[in-house]
Amino acid sequence: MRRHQPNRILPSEITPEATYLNRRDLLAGAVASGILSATALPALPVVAAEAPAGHFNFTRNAKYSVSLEPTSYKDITHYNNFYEFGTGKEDPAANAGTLRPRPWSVAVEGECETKGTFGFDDLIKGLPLEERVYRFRCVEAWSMVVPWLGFQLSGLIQKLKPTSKAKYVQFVTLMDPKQMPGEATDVLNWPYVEGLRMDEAMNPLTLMAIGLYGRALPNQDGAPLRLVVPWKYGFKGIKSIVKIAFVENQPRNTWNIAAPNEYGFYANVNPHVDHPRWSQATERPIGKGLFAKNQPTLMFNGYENEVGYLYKGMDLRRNF
Ligand SMILES: Nc1nc2c(c(=O)[nH]1)N[C@H]1C(S)=C(S)[C@@H](COP(=O)(O)O)O[C@H]1N2
Ligand SMILES: [Mo]
Repeated sequence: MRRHQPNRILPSEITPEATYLNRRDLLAGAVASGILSATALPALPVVAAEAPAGHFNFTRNAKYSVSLEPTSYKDITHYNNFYEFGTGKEDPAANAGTLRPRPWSVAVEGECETKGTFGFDDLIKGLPLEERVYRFRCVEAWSMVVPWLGFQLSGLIQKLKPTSKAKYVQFVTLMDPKQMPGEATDVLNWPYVEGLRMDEAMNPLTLMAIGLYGRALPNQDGAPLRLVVPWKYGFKGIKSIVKIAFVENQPRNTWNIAAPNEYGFYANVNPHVDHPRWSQATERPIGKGLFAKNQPTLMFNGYENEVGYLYKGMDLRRNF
């Protein structure tokens, strides 16, 4: 299998589309190819040779995928925000080698029946893995298109059986300055925390990602487990999660703690509500070159039909 010699495959050996589809079929086996025809898949760029190997069984979820060309693996893994490894966009790729994503465990706490600490494999056991190509929009007004590999958060929540008191889910990143040297600085309040309202967490679009481009998540993208909420700004997508807690009251989130007038709890992508220091009307697509035009920001990042109902009657200027 290729996974034994991941560095031996040169991108020039095969055509870009074939590279990704072949590997994907290798990994996904008959399941994926039986359900989806290759023509339903947009052409994907070459997976970088340094992509870590994985052996996941997954299917492409066409219903929840946008038909946009994904950003390159190189850009998705070298233009990051992960302040535990530095504040520069290229710092996480350079510095995240100190993170050890295996073995990994996740504590489940609070208002739920299934409490305890679970090993990564136990936690995700039985949850169907899917590939979903999602728009990704950072609050800094840049955007990407990412082929995530993961499972619907709702499936995990059902396994954990929250009680009727659970109104929100809180997520916490690993706290270990040895593995995450940025945590020895005070650029943010550590550990990084985030939260979702229960109905947001249960929405079928909300994903827990364990990979991208069919491979295990690279450390800089939040290995081994990170949240992906495609209609919200990227900062809701908390990385390297070690705790999930069901709570009654709205939990704090790291960027809101850092600058409450700039970052709220909801963080819904909204072209009509500007950040106090810059416009949110447009966004810069990453990887399209220096002369690429900014593109208009879409309400709820383009997922308005799917999630608009969650915020009916709410003042989105106040709840930003
Ligand atoms: N633990 C942790 N999670 C985090 C961050 C962080 O600094 N630490 N940055 C957030 C921000 S601001 C963004 S835009 C996304 C970036 O995800 P990416 O680097 O995979 O594109 O991760 C989010 N999750
Ligand atoms: Mo961000």
